[in-house]
This record gives sequence, C-alpha cells and structure tokens, in this order.
Amino acid sequence: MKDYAPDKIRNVAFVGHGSSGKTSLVSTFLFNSGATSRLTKVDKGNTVTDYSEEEIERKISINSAISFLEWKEHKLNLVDTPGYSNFLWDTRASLRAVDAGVLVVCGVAGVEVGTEKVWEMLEEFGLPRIIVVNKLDRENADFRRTLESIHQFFGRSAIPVQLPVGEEKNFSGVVDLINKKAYIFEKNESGKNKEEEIPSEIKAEADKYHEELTEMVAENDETLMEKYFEKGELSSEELKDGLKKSIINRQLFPVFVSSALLNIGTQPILDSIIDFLPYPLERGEIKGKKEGKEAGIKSSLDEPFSALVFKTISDPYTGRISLMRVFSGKINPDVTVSNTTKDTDEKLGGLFYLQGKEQIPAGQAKCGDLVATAKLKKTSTGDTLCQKGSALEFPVIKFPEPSISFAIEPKTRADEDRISQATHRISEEDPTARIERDSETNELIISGNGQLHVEIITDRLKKRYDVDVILKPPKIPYKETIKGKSDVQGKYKKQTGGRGQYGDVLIKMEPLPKGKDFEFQDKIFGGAIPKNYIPSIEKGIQEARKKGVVAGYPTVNFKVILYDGSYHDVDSSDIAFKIAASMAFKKGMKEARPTILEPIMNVEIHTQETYMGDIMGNLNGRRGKMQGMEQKGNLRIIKAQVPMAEMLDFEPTLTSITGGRGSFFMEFSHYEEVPTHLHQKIINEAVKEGRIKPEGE
Ligand SMILES: Nc1nc2c(ncn2[C@@H]2O[C@H](COP(=O)(O)OP(=O)(O)OP(=O)(O)O)[C@@H](O)[C@H]2O)c(=O)[nH]1
Ligand SMILES: [Mg+2]
Repeated sequence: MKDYAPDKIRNVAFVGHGSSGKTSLVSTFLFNSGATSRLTKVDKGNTVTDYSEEEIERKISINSAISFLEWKEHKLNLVDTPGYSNFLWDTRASLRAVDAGVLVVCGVAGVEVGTEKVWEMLEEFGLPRIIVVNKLDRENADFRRTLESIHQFFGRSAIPVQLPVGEEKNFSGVVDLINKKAYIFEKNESGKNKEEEIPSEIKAEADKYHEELTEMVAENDETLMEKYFEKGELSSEELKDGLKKSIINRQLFPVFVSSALLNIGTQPILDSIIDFLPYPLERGEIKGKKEGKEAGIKSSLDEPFSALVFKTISDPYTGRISLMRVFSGKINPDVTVSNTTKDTDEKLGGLFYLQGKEQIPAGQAKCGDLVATAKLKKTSTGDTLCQKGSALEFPVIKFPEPSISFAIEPKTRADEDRISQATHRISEEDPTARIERDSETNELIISGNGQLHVEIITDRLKKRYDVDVILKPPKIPYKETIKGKSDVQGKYKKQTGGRGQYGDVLIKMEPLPKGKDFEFQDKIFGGAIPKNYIPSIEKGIQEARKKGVVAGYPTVNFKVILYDGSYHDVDSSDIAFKIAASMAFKKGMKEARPTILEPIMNVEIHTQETYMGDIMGNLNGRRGKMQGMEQKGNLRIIKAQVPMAEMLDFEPTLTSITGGRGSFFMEFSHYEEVPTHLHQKIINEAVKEGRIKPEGE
C-alpha cells in the first residue's frame, strides 16, 4: 500500500445506538472508495466489519472492527463500533485510537439511549464529531423531527450542513448547504450522483440554514465575523475553513443525511471526513505519565515511537492480534520495544493493517496510523508500547465490572478439560468477560455485561474452542456485611499428646463507610501475640471473609481490629492463629447484625408519554426507586435505581409494554441491603447451591 504521511490520515470511529446503521455506512464507504468490489450488507452477512460468526448470525456488531480505504489521496481508518449496550466497553476503548467520531442517528427513532451514551464518551475523550442522520429512506423517517431531538439532547451547535431531498421512499439526494447545491443519486445503490440546483420546495429552508450556518461559523472567529458584517456573507472557502476550526474546537457538530442501505449521500460524508475532521498531528500533545509524573508526547513523526494497544483479538488460528494506535514516531516490524505499562520488553512481529479480518502487510507504521501485530507475549489491551528506553505510559483503559453471572456446566469431561485454555483466550480478547470457579459452591461461573454478552461468550466457547456448556439460570452476585459492632474471642486449642496447637485472638468488628471493602488493624500492645503471627491472623480473616454467615456470600464493608490475645511458647503456630482468626471472624460476624447486600443498577429508559404509567408501575413492582424524569420533545426519560435481581427479564417486558418503542440502558451502580423479608429466599437458594449448609447442621 501507498505510504501516507500523518496529515493524509484520518482515524474515525462510527458510534451510535444499536442498529442505527454504522456497519452499513462503513460498507457504503468501502464500496464507494473501491476498497470492496460490491456493496456488502449486514442482512446478507457479508460486511467487512461484522465478520465474526456471532455477528453474522445475530446481525449486530459485537466487536469494534477496523477497516480502511483510500479516498482523494488520503487514507481513512474507519473503526466500526458496536452500539448495543452490552458491548459499549469496546466502543469506549476504541475511541482511544481515533481522532474523531461519526455519530450515527436513526432518522426514524431520533436520539436513543445509546446515542446519549456514546455522546458522553466522545465528550469524555474530547473528540470532534460529525452527526449523520441515517435511514432517511425508511417508512416514518423524518429529518426535521430527528434534528429536533438532536437539538434537545445536544443543543443547537448540532447544525445541519445538508438537507435531505425527499424522505421515506422519495429520499433521493442531499442538499449541500455550504455550496448551495443538490446532489441527486441514482436509484441503483451505485452511489453515483448528479449535481443539480436545489429543488424549489426546499430552497427557502436551505437559504435559512445556509445563513444560520454562516452566522454560527462567523461567531467563532473574529476575522470571519468582521468579513461577514462587511459583506453580508462568507465565500464557500471561508465558510469551510471556519467550519473546520469550529468542528475541531468542538464548538459545532455538523449534521449530514444518508441512506446507507441505498447508498445515498455517502460520498459527500467521505469528503467531509477529509475536509473537516482533524488529522493526527492536529491532536497536539497526547497525555501520559513518566515515572508517576504527568508527561506527554507531541503527536509527531519526529518524536520517539509510542503507541497504545487499544484492542486484542484472540483468533483460534492466528493467535493473539494486538491492535495499536501509533501516537508518535514510527516503527518497523520485528524490533524490540518497551511495554511501559508492564515494565518489560516486547519483541514485535510483523506489522499489518486490518481490513475486517483480512491482514494486509504493512512495512513501517507511522505516527497517526492504526496497525496490528501478532503474537505479542506479554502485552494486553490498554498497554503502552514505546521506543526502548522511553518511560512514557498512556493512561490505562478502564473496563466495567461484569454485571450479571450465570452458572455453566460443561457437558462432558472433555469439555471441562478444554475450558481453562479457552477461558484464558476469551478474557484476553474481552476483559469484561470472566469465567471463574466459585470456591464455595464449586460451580463454574461466567460473568458479563448482560444476558446477550454471556450468551455470546458461551457461543464462542462452543464454536471457537469446542467447549460445550449448559447455561443455567442467572445468578446475582450477593455480598454480606454487618450493621452492628461486635467484640469476640477466637481460640483454637489442641493440646493432647505430642505437639499441640494454640492460637487465641480477640477482635472487634465494625462497619466501614459505604463503598469501603475491608480493613485490618493491628492494635496489639505489649506482645500479647508475637508480631510474626499477625500476618497469619490477617490471612485467616481474609480467607474466612470470602464466606459470610448468612448465605455464604463474600463479605465486605467492615473493619477488624485485633486488640488482644494470647500464645503458647511451644504450641502456637501460624496455622493455629489462622484458624483462631477464622473462628473469631465467624463469631464476630454473627454478633454484629449480619445482613445481605445486593447489586443495584442505574436504569435509564427512553419512551413515549403513552407508556409512562405502565413502565413506572412495572418498575415499582421491581422494587425500583425513581431518580428522575425528563421530557425532551415527545420523548420521556425515566431514571431509576432497581435491584439487579429484579431486572433480569426487563428487556422483553419493555418491548411488550411499548411495542418496541422504548429503549433502555443499565449499568451497575452500588450495593444495598436486601430487605429482610427476602433473606429467606436467598438463604434457601444458597443451601440448594451448596453454598451453605442447612440450618442446624
Ligand atoms: N432502510 C434502511 N435500513 C438501514 C439503513 N442503514 C442500515 N439499515 C438496516 O438497519 C439494520 C442495522 O444496520 P447496521 O448497519 O447493522 O446498524 P449498526 O448501527 O451497525 O448496528 P450495531 O452495530 O448492532 O449497533 C440492518 O438491517 C440494516 O440493513 C438505511 O439507511 N436504511
Ligand atoms: Mg454495526
């Protein structure tokens, strides 16, 4: 492939609510630029970026995928991200690799929960963005209504630079509000179009928006403002230059229109990515740390090599593929670099570009580009790679804690044997997926960000690693804590024949402020217990606290103060003190008003007025607590906190209440005490699972 200087590269991520058309838009771009020879479709399962078996089967994006194209002497790296909430962690991680976002909004549904979430992410990383209102060919598509909803959520700085010509089945082209021209597209999905005059019925509206655009651009630049005052207008060059500045400074977010399905309106967006979105060198300084202190590096070819590994793909055939964004300098294949996150050296293999799953050899990788390498031994997602000797480290990528767990059972012994290798490969690629054995119940537990996520992990186990498992009903990760204080003794004494065992501890237990996990305080004075036994006592408590006394769940949010005890010169040992500590813990826990905690989720629902009553009633029945309600146009936003245990079947319920006209987002918020009347049910379940023994045994 041709060699592209950093100013000829654009890195953009396609983000948006699930199913808004991100993958389809990327497909049209690839086709229009000649990167693919035909227009691929999500529904045909042949797109470049939804290439995994799971994606093809479900027709949704599950992983961020990279593709690239060459257009007007530029190389565009397009990162197609998932929109479904279970996979937004990957979207967020991918945003670290790009310089701008293309926010895709459905022209029928308008702004949805996922649109808001990805907007927040773009804000978090300070990324300039353009907005594309897609699906304008669909029944009930309405650009003006969609624009209205964009304004309600993101303000009026979301400014149209295009208007659609026709809508629904009459959608045939776009009006360019900068050059005041219309482009009418052939109806054969070829993307070919003809320049025409703006149709008379939208001429007045186009003039109005052109003027509004000019004014808003001029407002952000004094020189342009003066010119605008003087002449009453700006030349299209001035308008374009000013617009680019406003976009890069995130003062304006231009709105485009398209139908990805019919390949209408997509070339002008390609042009705009080059014209208006920043190239890598325009990022300025990339923030990081050196030896614990704030430090940065200029995004420049002249600086030493630095890159961030933003994604890892675990391919059963090729092995591990690490995708990196080069932030400075350049790098050749097969050299040794420093992994500053892990403080180790790493030898690179060959370098290649990814076109979906296809690997295209790359000679050298330069500042600003996205490039992949295979078989790194020690590097994982989020690590910084640097020229040897450099100490620069980019901030690590934070991933959410899994919010739902299921027990799985391997179907056969052979499946069981293969599982640990598969587990390793899966978590390498997906840091939010966990497969662990519950030490209390001995069950294998699989955890993820939602039911769909967990189903996909089990799918992967089967298809990629030949591990067949039965997925059991979901599990709630309860915890236990104490509400009161206790002061107890734990004494372990065995002094019959030979060398005996002797350990004796006195501890106090008390609750910690919310959110704190555990603290151990040693307040032994005057050698009541020799210092060398203290670590064993702490260890004894740490081990014992993995299992609470109510239903056998891990314990949190309390403090243990070791304040007295006694020992025996001959019989005392580490193990004796460990046992004494665990006895004290159990007793102390029982006497300190123990209780069960459950995870509470933040839930946000978008819907229409009509369904509000039913939804609120339903949430009430789920022990939900309303946090707030907002109105944006005819959209109602409900925010509530609901116990996870009550939310497991919420998705189908919402669909049935709203007939599909509702969307929701859910994430873990915090732990709260389970009401007492529900304890017995949880205890019974725990007995059934073998987590605790029945009462009296
Ligand atoms: N009518 C119409 N359908 C579209 C358009 N764009 C996408 N679709 C359809 O909408 C569905 C979802 O499209 P995708 O491209 O997979 O959407 P996405 O945003 O990538 O979805 P996720 O990655 O799962 O979040 C598919 O059935 C597409 O064929 C469009 O412009 N018009
Ligand atoms: Mg997609």
